[in-house]
Amino acid sequence: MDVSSLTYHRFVQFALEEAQRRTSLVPLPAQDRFKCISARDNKSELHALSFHAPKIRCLRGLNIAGGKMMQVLDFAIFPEAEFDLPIFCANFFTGPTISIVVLDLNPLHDVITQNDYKDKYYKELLPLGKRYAELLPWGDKITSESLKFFSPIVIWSKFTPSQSMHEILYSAFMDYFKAWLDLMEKSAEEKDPLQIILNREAQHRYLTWRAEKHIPEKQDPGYPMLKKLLGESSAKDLVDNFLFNGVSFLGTKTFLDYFPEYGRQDGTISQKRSIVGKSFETRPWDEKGNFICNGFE
Ligand code: BLA
Repeated sequence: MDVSSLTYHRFVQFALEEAQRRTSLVPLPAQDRFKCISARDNKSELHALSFHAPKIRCLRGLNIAGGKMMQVLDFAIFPEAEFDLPIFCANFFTGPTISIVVLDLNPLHDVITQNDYKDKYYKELLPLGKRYAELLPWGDKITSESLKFFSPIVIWSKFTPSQSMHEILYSAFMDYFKAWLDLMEKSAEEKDPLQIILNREAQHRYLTWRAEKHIPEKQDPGYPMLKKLLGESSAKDLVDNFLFNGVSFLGTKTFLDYFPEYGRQDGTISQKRSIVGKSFETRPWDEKGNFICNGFE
């Protein structure tokens, strides 16, 4: 299918208007150099934007309008460390034959074992998750490592692109975005210095995972495409300083400190995309948001 009509401009437009209505966004000047990035293929346009706001360390979006062949949206909100709010995550790839979708309020802390954290943010959102999980079916097997970063209301989906699925995705995006803003409005500032440190470290671990997954050796599907569009050094700059801004200053731990299972005997990082492998053919949460897969360490 020609995907040039399935753009993500509306999604970004909605998010900015809604966020502006409910808080006050201030552009992040350090990010200005990413605003206008020209692609090497002379066909794709990259649009990048980033802001901060009270409670929000960084709200950023990258939209790649690649004409007939590709449309991409990577939109995220990273809270200040004083808040244990989830990380808003919309990561959509549309090609001529497939759309690959992750839409979630990625939990900052573990929701498989920490029931109080899970209930605090997700209990009331389970019906929302259920509604869209029915419309956007589970995207088949996934690497277990990624799954640990997802919440009980994650939308992980793969489907044949179409206008009607695009509309459903737009509606899901709007509802999840509004749900995140609701949580933000209610959240209270953490005063306990230790908890703030834990929040910051959890966010740094998340950024480390996602940034590292974009380096070439890991063969993350996004990175080769960015490299082709921008060249190697601009792609790396975009990943480290724009998409996963904070990875170089929110903490000092390395990928192997957080994910030692990726270590090889010579001290380098294993090139495998997943150590555990892919599994979870079906949605591994029950209706109450409990994780229901046996043998998951
Ligand atoms: C595929 N992107 C994927 C997959 C996931 C994600 C889970 C499925 C393959 C896999 O299991 O690794 C996204 N993974 C995430 C997210 C988290 C995570 C959001 O762990 C959060 C914790 N993707 C991009 C960009 C492009 C892109 C910028 O971010 C393109 C320019 C493309 N992603 C892309 C493509 C695929 C993909 C082409 C499918 C390729 C494949 O499965 O081999």
